[in-house]
This record gives sequence, structure tokens and C-alpha cells, in this order.
Amino acid sequence: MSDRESDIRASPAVGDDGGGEVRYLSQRNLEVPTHQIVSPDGSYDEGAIPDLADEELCDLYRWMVTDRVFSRRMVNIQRRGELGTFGSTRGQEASIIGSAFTLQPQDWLYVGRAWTPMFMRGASMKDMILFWRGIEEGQEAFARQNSQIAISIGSHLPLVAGIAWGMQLDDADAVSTAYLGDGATSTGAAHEGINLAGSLGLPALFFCQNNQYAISMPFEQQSGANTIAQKALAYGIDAIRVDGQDVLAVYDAVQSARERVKNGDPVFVESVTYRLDAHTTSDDPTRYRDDEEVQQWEEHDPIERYRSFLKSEGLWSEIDHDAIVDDIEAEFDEALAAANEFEERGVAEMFAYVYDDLPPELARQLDEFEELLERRPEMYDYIEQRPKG
Ligand SMILES: Cc1ncc(C[n+]2csc(CCOP(=O)(O)OP(=O)(O)O)c2C)c(N)n1
Repeated sequence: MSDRESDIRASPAVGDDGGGEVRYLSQRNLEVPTHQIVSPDGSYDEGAIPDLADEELCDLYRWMVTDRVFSRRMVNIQRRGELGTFGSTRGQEASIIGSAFTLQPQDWLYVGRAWTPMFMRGASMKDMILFWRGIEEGQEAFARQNSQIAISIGSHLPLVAGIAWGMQLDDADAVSTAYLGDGATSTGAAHEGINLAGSLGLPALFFCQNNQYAISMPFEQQSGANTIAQKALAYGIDAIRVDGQDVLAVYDAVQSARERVKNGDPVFVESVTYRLDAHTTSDDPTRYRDDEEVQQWEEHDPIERYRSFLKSEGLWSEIDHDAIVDDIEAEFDEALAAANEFEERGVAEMFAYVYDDLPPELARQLDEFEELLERRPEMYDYIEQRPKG
């Protein structure tokens, strides 16, 4: 009998000895710990360090820097008009890399605001540039790595649960993973996906990056819950809340979660982090948050914190930071040149890839769209130039 089954279930027929008093289940009484290994001042308990080889510890650093440089370069090319829009991950590197480092190639990965995990699984920066340019070949490259990007917020959670169900039926040695943001937890689809995973005991891992905002909406206004982690309990799912600025803590938490998930106990991880840049290049965050708040989080820079750990462990001398950055810049230059070889695609391509045979309603919309362009060709530029994101 699993732990789940052996737990005493709440039952309307069984009272408690509360002396007739109405007793509330309340988040006020709920203690939600936050897992942390390296504290903001750089101190840590030697015994809590995850079991990783020195080379792997250095790899974590290299991937975090990759993530940061990639975001910077993508924002830059967007400003030069070479990209429609882009969502930077600056500030979330520990959260993204620590979690993705635990995943295996056979695991399914459906991400939101986490691009480097695709590179860690073998996709290229060229593929990511193509994706952000709306060129289908990028997406196809991700699919070959058992991964996809969810732009429609929350919509991927039922799919992740469905994939996990398939894995369970196949008795696969793999997990199905969703990365989601705090905002995604307020969508109906997220509820359906997590609920399905909890009720069927599916090998699904939900990794929620609480970066404090859903575009301009701060978490405190979005939800009455003190934490996101606590929401998992309502689905019968265990949760971990982790300091998302501490790469080793994130690795440790997700590694532990993955082990459980493989055995059919879904886990929800809330990684507490912060998006330092704008939501996307189309957003102006000065309209909804203070510089002071951003500065406070700048002081919790995940790369700095990890660097201090590497120094304490005597591993910093193994790392040539400037050489790593030069390599990533060169990789990006090459990727951009390769992506530029692809021709711009027509807007009508948005109808092309979801269905082999267009359903009647979409066929009607495509006709209407083509007819509009014939009648008013200037509309093409209008559609192309619309701010995106
Ligand atoms: C179904 C859907 N509704 C609205 C949007 C527009 N939208 C894009 S990102 C976003 C907020 C997402 O916030 P969160 O889930 O916290 O992720 P973050 O962008 O902060 O990583 C919204 C509402 C969308 N992409 N999909």
C-alpha cells in the first residue's frame, strides 16, 4: 500500500475531538518551509551540498552564464529590429538551470520562460532564434528533443499530465515536466492538468517559477494564497518550496522530486525567483514596479551567489569566466548567421502547422485573411509591424 492510500482520509462520518468547535483549515496555521543550501551571504553547510562531481558543479555555472548571455543577445537583436519580441530570463538562471540539470533525455519537457534547457538537451541557439522569429523549424528541433515551448499560458499542463499518463501506461522510466509561471497557476487549464496528475498518480513534475509577476500583475494581487506551493495540497500532491536564487537548492529539490515522480507520485515545486528584465521586449516594467524593488533583487543575483560558493569550494580557479562568455558570444554569432539564412515566412503560415486538414472554421478564417490581403495589400505590413508579446 502506498503512503497515499495508507493516510487517514478525511471523512464526513468521522468527527474529531474538537469539543464541538468549528475548526478551520487555514493557511494561517500552515508552515511552508523554503529549501535553501547557500544563503544570500554565501554561507552553507558542507553536508548539504548535493552529490555532484566538480565538473558538474562547474557545468552548472557555465549553463547559468549561457542563459544570461543568451538573454542579453536576444534583447539586443530585438532592439535592432531583428526579432519580433523576446522574454528575457535574467535573474532566473539558478531556477532554470538547477531544475533542468536534473532531467534526463527521455523525460518530456514543456517549458515557459526557460530557453537554455533546450540547449542542454541538444537543440541549438539557431533553433531558438528561429522559434522567436516564428519559423517552424525551431519548434521542430525542440520536438526532436522531447520538448516544447508553451506560449499559451497554462495550456500545457493538461498535455503534460496526458504525456505522463502515456508514460505510466508504457511503464516508462521517465517523467513529464511542465515549467510554468505564477500567472499560469490562475488558469483553468493548469487546475485541470494538476488535478488529473493528482487523481491518477501520474509521473508529472510541475516546476513553477514564481518570478513575482504575471506581466504587470504582482503575485499578491493575483492570488489570496500566501504561497503557490500550498495549492498543490488541494490536489493531493506533495510540494516543495525552494529558493530559486540558489542553484544548488533548486537542483537538490528537483532531483528529489524527480525520483518521487518516477514512482507515480506527482510533485509540485515552487521556485521563488525574480524576473529582473521586462516581461518581454514589448513591456515597460517601470509602469508597475519600483526601481528599488528591482535593486533589492539584483542583490540576490543567482550567478553571484553561486560564484561565491565556487570560490569557497576552491573551484573558481577551474573556471575561466571570460573564455566562457567569449565562447557563448561566438556560438550566438554563428547561430544568428545560420538563422538569417532562413527566409521570412508569410503570416498565413500561422494556419499551417496545427492541423493536417484545416477544420472548417479555420479554413473559413484563412479564406477571409487571403481575401483581405488581396483587397488591401497594405494590411500585410500592418500585421507584420504590430507589437508582439
Ligand atoms: C492563454 C493565454 N492568455 C494570455 C496570454 C498573454 N500572456 C502572456 S505571458 C502572460 C503572463 C504569464 O505570467 P506567468 O505565468 O507568471 O509567467 P512569466 O511570464 O512571468 O514567466 C500572459 C497573461 C497568453 N500568452 N496565453
